Amino acid sequence: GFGEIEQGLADQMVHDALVWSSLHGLVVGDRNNKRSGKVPGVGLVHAPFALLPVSFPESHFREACELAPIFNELVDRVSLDGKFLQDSLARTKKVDAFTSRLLDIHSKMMEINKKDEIRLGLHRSDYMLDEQTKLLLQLELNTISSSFPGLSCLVSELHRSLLNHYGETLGLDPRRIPTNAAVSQYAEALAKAWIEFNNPKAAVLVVVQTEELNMYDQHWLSSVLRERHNVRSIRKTLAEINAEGELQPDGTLLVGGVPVAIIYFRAGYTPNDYPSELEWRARLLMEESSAIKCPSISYHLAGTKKIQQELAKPNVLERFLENKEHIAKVRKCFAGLWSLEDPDIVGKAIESPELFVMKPQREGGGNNIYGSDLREALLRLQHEGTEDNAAYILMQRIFPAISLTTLIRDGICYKDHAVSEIGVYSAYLRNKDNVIVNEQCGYLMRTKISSSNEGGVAAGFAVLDSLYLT
Ligand code: GSH
Repeated sequence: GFGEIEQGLADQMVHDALVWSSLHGLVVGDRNNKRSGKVPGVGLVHAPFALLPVSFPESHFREACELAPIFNELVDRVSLDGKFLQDSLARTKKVDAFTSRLLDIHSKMMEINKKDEIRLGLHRSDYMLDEQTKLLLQLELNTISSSFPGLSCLVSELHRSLLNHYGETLGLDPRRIPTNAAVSQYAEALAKAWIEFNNPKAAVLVVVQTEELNMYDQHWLSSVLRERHNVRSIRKTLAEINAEGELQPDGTLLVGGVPVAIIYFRAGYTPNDYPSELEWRARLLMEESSAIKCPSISYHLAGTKKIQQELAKPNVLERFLENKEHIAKVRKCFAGLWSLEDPDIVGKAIESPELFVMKPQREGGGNNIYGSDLREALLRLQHEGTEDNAAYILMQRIFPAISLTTLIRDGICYKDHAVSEIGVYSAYLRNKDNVIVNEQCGYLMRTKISSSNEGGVAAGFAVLDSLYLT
């Protein structure tokens, strides 16, 4: 942290930050307003944010950025190995109904030998900097619904604006906040994919949740896509896609009569998004279509925790990447990852649960198991001796530096000890053998109270932040 700020100054900065957020669209839907999800412009509130950026070593920031194109390539290669995905997830399939449904769609596509020539990945790889070892360690790789490409850019701008006014007093230089162009780079990748699809009438289909609070982040992306690239988006829930979607004989997906070039998922990553068979029908329909899926079912599966853990096993990365330097860089950022089939590690975790995190195959935050709950869960699984343990993986717990931070949510200020995690966005676009885009696309810094185990801004545990290079 940057130490104590005098109270009068802090109050003034908070006031300015709240005004700035309202004027610049750093907003989310207000969970306390019933109409906020229904009508745009009604029931909005500033997104939760940290008052000042987190200091972060420049070398580690560069390291995280350099990993982005390598992970893009890795996801693409893994996604091409359908047998690896199916085999690695075979035990998980038996005990996890959600993963099982995804795998069913994936095998159907394998059976018909479905080839997606145009492949678009918009990923975000999340890391924490372990304080003791000074290692940048990957927490997870999001290949579906990576949130906040829009709002993260605004937080960097907000912090730059605050430092332009208060930096001298605080001894902080606004130029040390790196440029964050996530939204323009994501829009550009979508626009380039749209050009490859080559149907001027087609739109981008944004798949959204029925009760979505993060819609302004999504609107930012659609709006940049429209204004800068003249590409139109339509927003539909899985239920609406089921009702309005139809496949033409040539594979074109029409939704409400509009041809779809790209399906951009901002829903569909959690079982809650599939309350009935209709939503699963929609997912299958989309996968069967010729539209570019972001992500395809195989990209989605390549981002699961189980695959992350499989890739961390000795000699597995080598099956997918040739470049030795790339392999070494990726391996260096892997934390300890284990399957629950390993009795030694399960024993260690029962003994010292504080050194581990237990993760189910779930996205979206709020699902991990820690501490005494972790010990109890492992003992229960051991006792039952069923295959249920295949629903989880174990990961080494990472201990980042803790600093005193001012967090603002719903206009209320909290001062607390907090930890941060950095996410690096990346875009990948390939048409047959031609890699058109493979790049890092800006960052997402998130900060949460250190005593809280859970993360995730959308899930209500963390706040948006930016970084200050040191
Ligand atoms: N539906 C929401 C959206 O589209 O923004 C939430 C999606 C979501 O939770 N995405 C996860 C994420 O990036 C990855 S699957 N979460 C970041 C956070 O909430 O802090």
